[in-house]
Amino acid sequence: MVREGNDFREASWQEAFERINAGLGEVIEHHGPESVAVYIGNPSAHNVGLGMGLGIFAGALGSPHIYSAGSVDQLPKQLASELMFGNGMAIPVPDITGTDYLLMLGANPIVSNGSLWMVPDFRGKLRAMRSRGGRLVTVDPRRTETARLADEHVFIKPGTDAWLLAALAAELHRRGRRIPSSYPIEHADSLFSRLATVTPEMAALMTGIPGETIMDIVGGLDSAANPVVYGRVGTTIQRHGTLTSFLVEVINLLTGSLDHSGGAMFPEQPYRSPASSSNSPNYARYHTRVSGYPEVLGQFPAAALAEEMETPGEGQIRALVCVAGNPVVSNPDSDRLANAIASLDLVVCVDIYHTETSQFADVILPGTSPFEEGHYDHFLGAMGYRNAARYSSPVFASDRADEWRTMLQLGYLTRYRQVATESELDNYEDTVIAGLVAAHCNDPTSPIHGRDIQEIMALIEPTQGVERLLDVGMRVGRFGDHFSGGDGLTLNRVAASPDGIDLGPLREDRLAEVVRRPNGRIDLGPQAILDDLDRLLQEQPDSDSTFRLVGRRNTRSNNSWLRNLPMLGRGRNLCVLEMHPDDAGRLGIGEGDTVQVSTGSAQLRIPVSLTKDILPGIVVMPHGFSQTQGLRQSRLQPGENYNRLVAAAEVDAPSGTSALNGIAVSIVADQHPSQSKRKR
Ligand SMILES: Nc1nc2c(c(=O)[nH]1)N[C@H]1C(S)=C(S)[C@@H](COP(=O)(O)OP(=O)(O)OC[C@H]3O[C@@H](n4cnc5c(=O)[nH]c(N)nc54)[C@H](O)[C@@H]3O)O[C@H]1N2
Ligand SMILES: Nc1nc2c(c(=O)[nH]1)N[C@H]1C(S)=C(S)[C@@H](COP(=O)(O)OP(=O)(O)OC[C@H]3O[C@@H](n4cnc5c(=O)[nH]c(N)nc54)[C@H](O)[C@@H]3O)O[C@H]1N2
Ligand SMILES: [Mo]
Repeated sequence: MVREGNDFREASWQEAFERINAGLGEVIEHHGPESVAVYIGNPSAHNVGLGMGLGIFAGALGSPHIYSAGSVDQLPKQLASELMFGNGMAIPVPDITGTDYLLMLGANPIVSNGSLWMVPDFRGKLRAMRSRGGRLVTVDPRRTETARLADEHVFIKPGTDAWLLAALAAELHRRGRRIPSSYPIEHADSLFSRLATVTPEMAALMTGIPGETIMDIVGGLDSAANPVVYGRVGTTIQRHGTLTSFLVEVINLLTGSLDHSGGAMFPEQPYRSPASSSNSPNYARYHTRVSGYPEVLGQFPAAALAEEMETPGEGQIRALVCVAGNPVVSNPDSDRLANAIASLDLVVCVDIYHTETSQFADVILPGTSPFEEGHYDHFLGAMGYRNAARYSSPVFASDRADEWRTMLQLGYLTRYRQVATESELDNYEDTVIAGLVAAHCNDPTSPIHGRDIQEIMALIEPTQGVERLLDVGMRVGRFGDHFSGGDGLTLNRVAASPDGIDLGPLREDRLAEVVRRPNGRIDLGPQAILDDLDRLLQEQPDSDSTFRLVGRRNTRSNNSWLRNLPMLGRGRNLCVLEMHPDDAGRLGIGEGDTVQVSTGSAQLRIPVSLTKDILPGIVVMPHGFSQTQGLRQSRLQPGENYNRLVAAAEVDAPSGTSALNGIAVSIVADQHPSQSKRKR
């Protein structure tokens, strides 16, 4: 679709790419590639063609303005791993098959199906764990669907997990627990001398968790044979996301659980990428222009997006390529971001629907349907509860280019300033594959180190598409055939098992491979972490006069884009504000009444649902809804956009990740519904 005035019309691929080429060319010529931003949305983690192709496009562009949904999600977890292990992809997952004490903070796998943790049928695995005598303790401001199945649920004030974890670590230390000497650690002293100042009483005051409960958790961690701590999105999109993620692993180290069966283990992705040539940490090597946010793993945070578009000067963003993302709904300060995007010279969206973001596009490129492309878990495959490889072939052949091909074209036209013909694109793909093969052949740790590039190229089995990359990556991986015959994995072998190939339980003692810091040690005293710990220790308890807003997910929607599908969107209204009956009573609010939720800069109106599954003072609302009509989509589930309420400056300091949870709001009963309706 290409824009014509205020409307869109269908266009040929050729016309659409020509228009992108002209628009990008103009911006790059006058303002340089650094004036083009790329936003990478969440589904690119679930679409191998996009995921791999985006790297090629971004590489060709060479702009520092790379943004992704990571900075409204898991980036703090990755930064903690980057700082501790020198490896931002080293994400330990709980070994649910062996643990006897799982402390889970800010996650709701019964609804989300696990996050940074591939754990199909979590419910069944939890049942098995509990029947072995294992215990689940959940920590969350809301008694979640997962909490209802737990042995114990602990309510916590939003954004205070770092206090709880600091107290747990300090108390374990006081009991004489030390990080076992088998772990290669350094800088433990600076960390533990700070933690020593934290008492359970202080943590109780800050978290709202009774001191005895904190001591019970200490006892649980201390006495279990295989305890493990797991923290997810509730612990990352909050004001101490990186510190919290770091402290989770500090406790896993203190209990000796990290990298051991039954503890927090590092899965093995059968797909292997070439070793990166950059020195760790991939952090703060450059900064944003306006607020000076540090780069994290080659990205800037979404919090910087609007201001980098609005603020004139060299390096101002003038064009946006948004791939499988909907930042106008999923990123903070949405109204401001929408205005900023609307003012750009060029907006290109690659999406399977019309969205709140693509309403501002000049060109919308469609993706293929999930049934028309092959699937491999290139990202989450590194986080499975067991090691496994699975490839699903396309169910239907498509008459359209898949998204890998679309990304290649964007990469090509960015690099060569012209739209590639089909045969030029084939050649470009060859060049890309050869580049990857060369990287493996030059990597001293790769099983094909020193082999001939052309020889390897000729051995790759699929002849076209992102599947060629998959074949290379799987074959040079630990389970692969190493291009040496034998019965190791190849893409064809994996594809021949439609249910996937089980590669066995997670392996322990992997730290030597996982830790990539030059001295091979785990850093327990990164400066960014110690600074944030100092910031934490200055904090005072919240006043009780404001409400704290946190988010939730529903099984019938996925972020901003599935709520309107007919089979999911029917039924009760999902976009409601959950509130404790005591708060509602005090404010004269009843079930189903509409309230106004306000921050300093924004307000919205939303119906209330009363529940005792949260503490007084906390209100809960899902994200992903909006009042803007997504073009050509029915509106089965309208609602208000949570992120209109979040100021962009509310971030986790080390990573710049948005603190979307735990924001202060005030709430009043809606006195003049008809009037405020008109105002809107
Ligand atoms: N307040 C609040 N905000 C949040 C969160 C929260 O908990 N609370 N969660 C955050 C999290 S964890 C995330 S991951 C982000 C998500 O942030 P985004 O990734 O920006 O948003 P999504 O809503 O996931 O939008 C994904 C888009 O990709 C499109 N899409 C789906 N599949 C494909 C495909 O195969 N190809 C293409 N080209 N497009 C596709 C969809 O139509 C949709 O428009 O939101 C964050 N925002
Ligand atoms: N059905 C469905 N499944 C999904 C998604 C979806 O939108 N719908 N989204 C997918 C995506 S992109 C992701 S990232 C994953 C996320 O998967 P999970 O991490 O399991 O995410 P949530 O279900 O949002 O659970 C987060 C919990 O954190 C709590 N919380 C909020 N603030 C705090 C806090 O300060 N401290 C603590 N301890 N808890 C807090 C919330 O109350 C909530 O219960 O889910 C994925 N799966
Ligand atoms: Mo996410």
